[in-house]
Amino acid sequence: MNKKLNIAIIGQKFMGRAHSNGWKQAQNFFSLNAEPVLKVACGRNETELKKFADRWGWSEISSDWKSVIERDDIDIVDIATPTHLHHEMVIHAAKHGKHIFCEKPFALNLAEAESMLEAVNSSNTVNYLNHNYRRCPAIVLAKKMISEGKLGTIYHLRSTYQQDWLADPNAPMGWQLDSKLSGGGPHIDLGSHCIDLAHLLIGEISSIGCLQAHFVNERKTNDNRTQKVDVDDASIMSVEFTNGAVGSFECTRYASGRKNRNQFEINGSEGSLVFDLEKMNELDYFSNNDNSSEQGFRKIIVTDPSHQYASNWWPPGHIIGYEHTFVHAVADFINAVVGNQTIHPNFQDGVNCMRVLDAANLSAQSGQRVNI
Ligand code: SOE
Repeated sequence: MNKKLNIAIIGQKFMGRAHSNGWKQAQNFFSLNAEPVLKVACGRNETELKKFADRWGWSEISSDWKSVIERDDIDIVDIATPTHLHHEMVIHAAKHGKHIFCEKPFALNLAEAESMLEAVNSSNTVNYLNHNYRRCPAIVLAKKMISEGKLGTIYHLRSTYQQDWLADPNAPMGWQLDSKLSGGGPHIDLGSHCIDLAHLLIGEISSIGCLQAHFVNERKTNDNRTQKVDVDDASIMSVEFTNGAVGSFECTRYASGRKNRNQFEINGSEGSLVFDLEKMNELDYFSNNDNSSEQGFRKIIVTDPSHQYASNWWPPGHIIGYEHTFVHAVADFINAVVGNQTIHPNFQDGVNCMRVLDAANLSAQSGQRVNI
């Protein structure tokens, strides 16, 4: 592997760490057509940034992401920042002909998303939007089974994404609770994952109804001020799909006891599938075609060499975790860049997702269903 691709990452918190782990691990487990080089880490807090760069092996640090993006020796820009920075960074990276690996949520709103898509469409580069759950082996298997007709005609998608890190009213204020920085609460933070998976597994959405709740209206900041929370605390959506299926989505960060439970059930004419991120190596399958006396949900352990990504890791039953989905994303992205190929989800998928989420916000404000 003689080709190298130099990466500049912007952001060194949770997603900066998850992405850095992906950039470092991918070549150890996947056949890459180029070597990812951890070149520059960009951020604001120089002390924290130096520690981050030293820990993860980034060669340089910079507090000036714009000039880093403009460097001729940078091939890939990895945007791992809070959502409000994505638009400006994507436009600048596209303008300078860089391949872009962007963390979800794509943008603050549909208008930003569409201008970001337009920017990359006029540059001959690869763009990827990191809805990482698409790269859980169990989700890949679910998509394969649905595409092969194992569930028949799809009737229902029932999706919940529950966390509980804000259930305590005394939990501090953060950027995720300020709509100018986050674009919304769990509606966009978690709902974007749910809608992306719905688009992947079921198809396009034709109408939506949404109810959003606000539980805690102000919180203490780290410097002991009180700041208004201006995002949803829970979002409940009901949708019609263009193929006739119906769906429900519940997104909250107040579900005490649920730490990161992205779960869904799909019901079709031939059977059902259940996925639960807290059991991410499993897929529960019920087939109407099983012998009636033996029917029941059976648990598929998605670690067999026949399951995508599984054979790159360990023997059957040696399960993988959350961080592996980022390694899968990096491996697929690197090879897409070398082959100048489209990788999904891309920025068009991001626009499609934001279109649904923005329509849902309109519904929540009007109390009416909205056609998409
Ligand atoms: C917080 O809700 C969060 O970090 C999300 O932003 C991520 O997308 C999700 O994967 C885990 O939880």
